[in-house]
Amino acid sequence: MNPDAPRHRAVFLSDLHLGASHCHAAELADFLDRLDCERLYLVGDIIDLWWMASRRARWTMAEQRVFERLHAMRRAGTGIVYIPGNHDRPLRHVCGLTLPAMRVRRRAIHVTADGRRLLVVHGDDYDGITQFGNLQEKFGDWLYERILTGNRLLNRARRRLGLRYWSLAEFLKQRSGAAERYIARFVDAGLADARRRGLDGIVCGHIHRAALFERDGLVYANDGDWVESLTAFVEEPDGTLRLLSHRGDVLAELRPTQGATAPVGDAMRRAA
Ligand SMILES: [Mn+2]
Repeated sequence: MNPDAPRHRAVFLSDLHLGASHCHAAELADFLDRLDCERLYLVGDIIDLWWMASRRARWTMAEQRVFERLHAMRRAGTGIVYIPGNHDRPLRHVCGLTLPAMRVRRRAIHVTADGRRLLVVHGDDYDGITQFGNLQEKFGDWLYERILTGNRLLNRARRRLGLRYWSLAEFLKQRSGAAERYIARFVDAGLADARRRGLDGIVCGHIHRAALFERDGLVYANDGDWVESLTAFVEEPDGTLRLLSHRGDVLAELRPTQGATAPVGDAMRRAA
């Protein structure tokens, strides 16, 4: 670990999808190596049990490094809270347990240094898909997986041509009106849930679209994922909220003084 790295008050990661072939485990392990925080929230879809149960399950040295680093962080005093998502749903049966390594929770409330109370939840509750059973969820996943495979092949070719990484999945999402409407509804549902509970905002993942902004006095933070966006959401010791790239660049920021925002990069623009 880099001794000069700042110690974050809290770090939120979700949608790692460890065990799935689309997880960027090596980049994640590198990110964790540089990470120092008081509290780490794992906000769902950490281990992809859907993939782990299949013959395509992948567990390499990179996945192993991720787990070893999490153990090392815990030994160094980081409190870890695990909130299972839909791809690691079976772990919801052990919610409330305090395992030696971490606490497992259905949802949590994180209180920031400046006193804001944020609901921490994976986000699949806002899908509104339960009325169709999980068929649609599985189909959406199958389709997404095909797109990610296309993404990988495309970027392998681009790398050979010396071109930089470009996300086909993100391109399709931005051009698909249905995807944008789904994301807008998801954000509305999350913020409404936080308001109903009398909280000051929400931290979630699930939709693989990182964002950080304030709307009607409520914080919306989506920590993104480690399949496409490779992002993390963090709280600094003074209560500043930041969306970070895996290299540590600040993509978006909310200052602790209410309402003042300083957008950096396109995560903020997309979220607007
Ligand atoms: Mn999910």
